[in-house]
Amino acid sequence: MTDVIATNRNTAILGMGATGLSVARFLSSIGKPFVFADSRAEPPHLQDVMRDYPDVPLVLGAFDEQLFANIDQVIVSPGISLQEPALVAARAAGVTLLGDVELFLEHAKAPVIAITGSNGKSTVTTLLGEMAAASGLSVGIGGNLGTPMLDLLDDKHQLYVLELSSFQLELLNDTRGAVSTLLNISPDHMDRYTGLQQYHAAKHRIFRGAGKVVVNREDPLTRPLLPSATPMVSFGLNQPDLGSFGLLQGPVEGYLALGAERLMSVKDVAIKGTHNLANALAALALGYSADLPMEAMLDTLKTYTGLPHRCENIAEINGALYIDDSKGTNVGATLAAIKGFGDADHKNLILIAGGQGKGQDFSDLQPAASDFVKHSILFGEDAAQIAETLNTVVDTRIVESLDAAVEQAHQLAAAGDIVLLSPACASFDMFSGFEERGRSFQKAVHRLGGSDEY
Ligand code: UMA
Ligand code: ADP
Repeated sequence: MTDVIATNRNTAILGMGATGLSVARFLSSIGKPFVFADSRAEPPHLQDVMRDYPDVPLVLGAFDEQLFANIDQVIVSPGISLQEPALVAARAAGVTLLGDVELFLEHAKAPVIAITGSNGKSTVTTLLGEMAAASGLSVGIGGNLGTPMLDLLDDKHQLYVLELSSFQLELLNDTRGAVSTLLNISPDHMDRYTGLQQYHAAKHRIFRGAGKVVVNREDPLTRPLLPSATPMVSFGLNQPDLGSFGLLQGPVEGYLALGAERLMSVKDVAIKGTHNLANALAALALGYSADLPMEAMLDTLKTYTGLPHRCENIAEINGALYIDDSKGTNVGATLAAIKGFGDADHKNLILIAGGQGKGQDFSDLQPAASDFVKHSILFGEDAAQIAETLNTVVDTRIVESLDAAVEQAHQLAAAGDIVLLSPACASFDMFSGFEERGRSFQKAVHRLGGSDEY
């Protein structure tokens, strides 16, 4: 096992965001000197960095090869592409590139559950984290979810539950025996990858060195590519085989099940929506693989209602329901929301979508939009691109802002309709992130109801 940090090597941290700052704290805590670099002339945390690390050399502005002249290893923040020419050159010159995941895994003393997928990562990570806490374990929960994983390191923890993005996985070579899962695959981040295959390859690195794996048996792309003796548990919405998780249809109702054993009634699962049943089954399969007690996991499913901005009910106004799915940042998530809330008997959805399209192909939205959406209202940078595909199947309008979209939806909505914000896009053209976009939506909806409260 290489000890990347203890060896006497010159180290640079690339990116002064949440990850870079956590790496800096970590390296400082073990007395390892480093250089800090960011391609922005004035990165957002510059003042904090200058205050906390007055002696650390800072390199600001576009990366160039000179930056790495005396550097042996670079810890790269996930938002920085490995195709960045200076990084390509550094690698070719023998510089080692690392991510925070590798450092974390080297220093974590408790078992790790590692979760990736195109959608559902945050939901499954927090749900499983709650299951572990309900089992009486001290558990560190974070990663792409928000708290950088190096900030979670604590000897008191008995388990870590990590959400990992494809970006974080790109540099990972060995998960060191983690319980690993890839929940599902649909296109995302196509502005970073050359295509689905490269994105898929990044996601699959989560299986390298895994001790156990959990796969979605309804999505063959989530299976490890190489056959191996690693124990595997599957989940899916269909009937499960022995030792796998799925749904069993009883005479009157459905049940979450492990093989032929009914675990709990679907109606007792607090988190709603078909895709969330898949998430609940995935969390059970992961917890089972990590030896969490079944009773505590099932109790958690009765109380866990999900995270904000994921298909969150906001208000009912004049008989129309308003739903905030601001975290629907790709076509796969928006499709799940459209299918989840669409009424098979008549078109009942007014879809608000748009933002930064990240190079996606929006034509995958067409069939579901044609079945369930009666009006689509689009805003943001790539509204016209989405309109090109939607306006052939549904009444489509482009507006200037999210507020205008909510106003327009209100005018069009009839009793029984659902106004669904599920943008299928990133928010950064107009907002600081999906949270701010969701809060703006909620405020605009509450204004319709005569209240500015949130
Ligand atoms: N930077 C450069 N050059 C670049 C890009 C960025 O110097 O080309 C600098 C920026 O100026 C900034 C810093 O790097 O100072 C930001 O680094 P970063 O973009 O890697 O972001 P962090 O703040 O470190 O946050 C990252 C994740 N962000 C991304 O992967 C883009 C966070 O996920 C994660 O919560 C955090 O680490 C802790 O692990 C966010 C995200 O949007 C939520 N993730 C994507 C997603 O979920 O779709 C993958
Ligand atoms: P992630 O962390 O992968 O972005 P989240 O749990 O935050 O996942 O959910 C993001 C979006 O994906 C939300 O719009 C949510 O409704 C949708 N979603 C959640 N789970 C699934 C799933 N299993 N399949 C498809 N979409 C999902």
